[in-house]
Amino acid sequence: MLQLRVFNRLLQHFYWRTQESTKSLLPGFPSQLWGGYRSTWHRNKSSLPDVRERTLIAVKPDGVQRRLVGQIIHRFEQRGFKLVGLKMVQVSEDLLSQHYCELRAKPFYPSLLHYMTSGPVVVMVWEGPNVVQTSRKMVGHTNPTEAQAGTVRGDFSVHVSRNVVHASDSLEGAQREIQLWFQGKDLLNWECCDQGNMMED
Ligand code: IDP
Ligand code: MG
Repeated sequence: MLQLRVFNRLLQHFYWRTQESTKSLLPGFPSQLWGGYRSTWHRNKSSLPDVRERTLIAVKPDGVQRRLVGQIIHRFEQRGFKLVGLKMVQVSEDLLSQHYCELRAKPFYPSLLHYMTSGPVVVMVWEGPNVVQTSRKMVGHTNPTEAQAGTVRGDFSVHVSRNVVHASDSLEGAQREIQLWFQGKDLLNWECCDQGNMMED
């Protein structure tokens, strides 16, 4: 049993190091492929939760102006996710046009750019099992009028044009967005001292 655990840890470590080092060698490598590799590994090699899953969360300019940064970080900490990257940025239109590339044809796109460049954004990377999907649930529906109470948008916003927070919507999207907003060296691999209380080691 102990040997199996050690083997699993080694596999996780090897997988992570390979992914990080290959990423830095191939910065333009299509992010979808990272998602496929991860899922295959997760399905076949281990029944342990994939603690290395990461997502991008951003407190948008209205959330920063309204001093909601602390409360939003608190929710992710309280849930048990691990913060591995954090910065405050005045985002450029160029980066935003890549971030929201799927929305360029939408009528609200110009006002979305205006909103997102109206002030600083606090952008973060959170890590943990199923963090992408769970974060979307925690953040709530895009339109706050349909967001459940208890979600960030359901508790802090009333209109889709000022919905306080961004969360990646898929594993592939998260990997693409993390590569867009962060350099690999700005994301830290660190061990939570209470990890054993959050999940099986
Ligand atoms: P998401 O943020 O929940 O993933 P998306 O459909 O990806 O939702 O839209 C990105 C962002 O564009 C939303 O969070 C919101 O800020 C803005 N947005 C989406 N739909 C509308 C709209 O109908 N009017 C104004 N802004 C919108
Ligand atoms: Mg989206």
